[in-house]
Amino acid sequence: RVNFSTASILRNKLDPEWAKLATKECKGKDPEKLLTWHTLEGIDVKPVYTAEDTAGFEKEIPGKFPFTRGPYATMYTHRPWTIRQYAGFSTVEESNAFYRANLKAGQQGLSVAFDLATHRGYDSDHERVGGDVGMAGVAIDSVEDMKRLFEGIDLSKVTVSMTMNGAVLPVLAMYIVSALEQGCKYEDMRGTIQNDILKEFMVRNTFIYPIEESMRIIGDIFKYTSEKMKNYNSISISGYHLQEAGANAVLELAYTIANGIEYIRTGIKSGMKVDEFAPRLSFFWGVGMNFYMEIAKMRAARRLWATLVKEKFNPTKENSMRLRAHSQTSGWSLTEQEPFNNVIRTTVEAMAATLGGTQSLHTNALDEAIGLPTKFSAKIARNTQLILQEEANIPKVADPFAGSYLIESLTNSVYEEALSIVKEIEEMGGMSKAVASGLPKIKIQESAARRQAQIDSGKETIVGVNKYKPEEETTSASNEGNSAGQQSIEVLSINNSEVLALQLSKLQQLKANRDQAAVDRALAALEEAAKDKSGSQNLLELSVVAAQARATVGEISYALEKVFGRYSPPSLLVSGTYKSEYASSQNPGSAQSKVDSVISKTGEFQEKHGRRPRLLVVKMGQDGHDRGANVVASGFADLGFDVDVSPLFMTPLEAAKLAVDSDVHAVGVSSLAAGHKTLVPQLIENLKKLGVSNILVIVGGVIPRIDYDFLYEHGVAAIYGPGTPIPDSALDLLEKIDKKLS
Ligand code: 2CP
Repeated sequence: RVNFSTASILRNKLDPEWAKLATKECKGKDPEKLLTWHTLEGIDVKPVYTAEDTAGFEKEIPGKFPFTRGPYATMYTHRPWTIRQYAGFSTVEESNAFYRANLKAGQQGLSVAFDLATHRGYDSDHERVGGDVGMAGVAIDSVEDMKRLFEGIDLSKVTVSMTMNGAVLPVLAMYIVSALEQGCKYEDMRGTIQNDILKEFMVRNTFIYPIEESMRIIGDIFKYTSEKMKNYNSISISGYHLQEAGANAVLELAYTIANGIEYIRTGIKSGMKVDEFAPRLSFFWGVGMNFYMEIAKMRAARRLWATLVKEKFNPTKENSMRLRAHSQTSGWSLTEQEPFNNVIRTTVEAMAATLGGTQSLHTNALDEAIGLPTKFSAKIARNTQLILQEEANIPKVADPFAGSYLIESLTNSVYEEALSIVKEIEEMGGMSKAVASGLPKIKIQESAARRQAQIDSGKETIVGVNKYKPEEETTSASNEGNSAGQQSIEVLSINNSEVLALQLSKLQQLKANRDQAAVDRALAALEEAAKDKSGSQNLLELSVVAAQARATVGEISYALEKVFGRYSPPSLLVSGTYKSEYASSQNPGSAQSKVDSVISKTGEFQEKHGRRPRLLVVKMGQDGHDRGANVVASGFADLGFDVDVSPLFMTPLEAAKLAVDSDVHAVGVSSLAAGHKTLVPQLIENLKKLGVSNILVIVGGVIPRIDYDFLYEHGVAAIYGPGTPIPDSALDLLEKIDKKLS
């Protein structure tokens, strides 16, 4: 197929005839130095590509090994990608109405977002989850909730994807029972369960049990679905979250493929042959603004997966090597400022995803950096896909970028770079071991800190944020949309206490009406099976029995937790990357950088107050999205602050006690899952109860403008929204602490 060594040599050369012309245009300067684009992936992209760059490439067709050009021969000409919008919020009744309306309006598949309480295996009445119930997804406690979620939706016709990892057993079991009770047969259940626990340990943090036990659960799911639900995708191996956490395209690709290899080993370990389950493994990519790179990544991914699966596992079925993927446009690329720009960003990203050959796509709504999507913004996001499918003619040709000098060459470079990272992970003994060592997490954090420094220093442009800032900002208005000016946009807000009250009463009713003895028997059987290290009993099969008996998400999860324990991750933080990348992103000879000036101010602070400014960065509730918290923590540390990072999943009381014990000047709350209005006031209340009045509370993350006054009224000292450069927030906080101490 590809002669890699020739391609590598050619990659760094410019066509001599072109170089001559370019040198003239560049007025004598070296065009290679002037124009070569050094990407975050460490790949040098030349200013022009010619036939020389693709010399040595063999011709390929879509639908055939190594599938670079697509998993199907006809691709979208036969069947366009599935328009599958990820959604779920508040109660099952509200989410069900939203799904039905969307399906009627052109959406083709469902993708369910569960609330964080459900993700972490807690019922809504658990003491740790009050602020999370119904906020960043729909609240599910039992099979009765699940049945209501899909009421009026024929599960033998509509494919349903469920983003669930930690509490995968009860949630998948409840879906199966709901489908069966609807009259759907096992073989007609079509859809996908995310079930990718390795990336949870790397970045997303909605694990429950330790790695080994979590992998056993995955093996049981592969086994159960491959025997009974033959058309069901048993996993969605997800790079998306790695990209959202800061991984560049090559890291995202490499770690995802390395995870996939580990999952194949898991399936084989649980007694199956590769061909029995590999055809139903699926993938999930994040697609950001790096247009060419994203297309190349998706093509390289298919080639890399096919090549490695063939080499390592020797399957007999072609489908075992075929990579099919869902994609989602990047949430991280969306900005709070000028949110209408997000429509354009999402369109560009959706084009990259579809030109790269995705099988299914979610396009983000324009307001996702501000809050939950509204009906209005969800409609625009859906229509973006319909327009690409039905107006722009994208589906008319399979793999239209094939043969492009640039894209073929870039596909090759991405492949090579990712392959060397996969080899590194394999040399460590595979991804479970690598994850346990913390290496992937650190590498992703480094990549995130580097990118943040490039944005803060202005090397990477974000229109409307660090360049072309508008004079008048667009702001979010109330959920009724009674905007103060033309520029305002609506945001959707969820009444957490109403959802919570409803879930509590449903739970009470459920428990009053079920056969408690049957529930107890089912839970005891699960616990016993978990204890049996030989794994002879399938945990999903037993979870289905428990769900049928109306055991709850929390009860099923706890039956296993009693045996497996609940995993608590170590806190890891990179150091020095932000500062050094910021320095190297600056133009040589530029005046003292903002970073240097903050560092000298923290030095002055230390002289004046006898110690450095001390900040505790906390994550409260079940919100495990910690990219922002980690980037801010390592950035502030590089600027001269003493920084403590709390464990994940703190209650407000635990966070307050930690702040007091650590003797900090300020607590920085990072909130990305809409829990801020409940959790932040509780934190301030608890600090007061502990008799502390001099610790400042600051907030960052996804906070709608409309909530700012609410938070200030409850005692918040500052709110730093997305797009605030780290040196700016650091300086502001430093001044506030100084004022407080003085
Ligand atoms: C498709 N088919 C074709 C062709 N194209 N047949 C012949 N010729 C063609 N050109 C067939 C397929 O073989 C399949 O049938 C059926 O049509 C559907 O196609 P598909 O490609 O399987 O599409 P799909 O059903 O939409 O499935 C796509 C994926 C699946 C990627 C395989 O895993 C999926 O939908 N994933 C979505 C994951 C998701 O939504 N994640 C959201 C995460 P057969 O089935 O009979 O073969 S949101 C996460 C957030 C961000 C979070 O975590 O917080």
